[in-house]
Amino acid sequence: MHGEADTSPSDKRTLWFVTQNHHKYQEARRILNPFEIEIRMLASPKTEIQSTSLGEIAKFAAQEAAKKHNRTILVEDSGLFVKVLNGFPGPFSSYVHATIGVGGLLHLMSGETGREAYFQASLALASPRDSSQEFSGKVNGTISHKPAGKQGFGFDPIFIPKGARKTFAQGGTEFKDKYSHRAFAFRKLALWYIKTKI
Ligand code: ITT
Repeated sequence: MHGEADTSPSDKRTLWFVTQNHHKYQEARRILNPFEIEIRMLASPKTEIQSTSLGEIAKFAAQEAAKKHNRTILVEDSGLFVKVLNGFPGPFSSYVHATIGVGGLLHLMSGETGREAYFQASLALASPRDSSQEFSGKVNGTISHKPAGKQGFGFDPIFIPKGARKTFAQGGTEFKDKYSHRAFAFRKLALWYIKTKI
């Protein structure tokens, strides 16, 4: 196995989060910490199938990695869905951020008064024995007219969650964890996990 952030001996109750995104991993850790669920990062390559469903993308990758590593594996697929762009970039958010970035997305929306958008996160938890569970989280909000704030990652500088007056990047970790799609999804996972004790 390669790429894990922490290489201490495996614990059957440890969740291995397959991701190359340290921000996602840190957010997940913060959310799971009060539930005393241990999570470790496994920065191993994974297959991202072509699909418009975040859940399907996450599930395929989690099942494949669970078999490959013979462990219980967690994969999260997330994206930003902009209403006036018919849901773009959605499942392509990572690629769009890496190519045209925040500036490019704002450019596509220039002159648009409708700024509604949402973030969604789909989590898939898979065991090597083929069973899997899915959890999702969503946060509605608006896209700002210009980037603001330096914290977080991805599209955080332009997303203002509903009910708030600042972007995720302005708000910091407590603010992000109060509103974010990822926080909702990971809390659902935690409640299920501590009840089920797989
Ligand atoms: P892994 O696949 O390795 O987990 P990734 O960043 O490529 O990392 P995704 O394929 O799920 O993950 O892409 C999601 C993209 O959506 C991410 O790269 C950001 O650009 C954006 N995104 C998702 N959640 C976000 C958040 O909480 N804040 C800002 N941008 C976010």
